[in-house]
Amino acid sequence: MSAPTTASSEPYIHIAPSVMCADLCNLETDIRELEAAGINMLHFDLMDAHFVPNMPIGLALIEQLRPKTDAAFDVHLMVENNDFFVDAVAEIGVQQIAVHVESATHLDRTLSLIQAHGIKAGAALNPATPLSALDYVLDRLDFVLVMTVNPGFAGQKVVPATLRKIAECRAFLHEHAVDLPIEVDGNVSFENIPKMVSAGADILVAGTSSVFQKSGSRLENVQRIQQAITLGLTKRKNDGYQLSDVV
Ligand code: S6P
Ligand code: MG
Repeated sequence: MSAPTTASSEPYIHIAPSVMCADLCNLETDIRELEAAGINMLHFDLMDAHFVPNMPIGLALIEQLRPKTDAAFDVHLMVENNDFFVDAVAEIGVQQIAVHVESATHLDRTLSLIQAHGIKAGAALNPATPLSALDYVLDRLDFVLVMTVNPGFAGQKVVPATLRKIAECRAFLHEHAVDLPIEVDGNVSFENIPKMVSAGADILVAGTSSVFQKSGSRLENVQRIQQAITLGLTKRKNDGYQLSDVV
């Protein structure tokens, strides 16, 4: 899942379309359009209707899609029985898994289980969960997932304080001398992307408010996202991870 080699020294920002927002009756066509637009990572939301009150896609869909694309599979678990789902998606073959700190009774053990499968391990934080929840697992993490909406549904509005939280997460990681990618998920819209990227986001989960917006084709929407990323990276380069840019 390494970033494609580019001539520039610009940070590479991943765009990870959220598959639950795709056209599920024509999924293969949708994936081909995304690939043609340069997408190389897909985000899968696995929900169990217990940790969050929804269940949009399941293991069979991930399994059937796996041989059809070389894209990296980024799995976001919103479930109570984390270890069951970790083993199940590991068997299918995925590249990274994020587990919610609010649902993982034995977070350190679950992160270790993910890494034992040779998969990148991330901790996901609900909007109201403080960054200090990461304090004692930092050495187990390959990335952090900052939820910018309450998990469970697409099409929500960003929780405003979470924009500040992205910048604070970047500062928190810096203070602890760890340089981890920050993934952001929830209303990652054309409007919010510059703020999120300037605040420190490296992986953008793209849903109904960007790549799957009905007003544009998949290609047009990816191009709009890339323009928004460029704006955010320019701000980041000029001003650093400025809180003033994002509140
Ligand atoms: C929400 C889920 C997300 C959504 C994404 C949808 O629980 O984790 O990955 O699929 O937020 O994007 P949007 O632009 O509709 O918020
Ligand atoms: Mg998600």
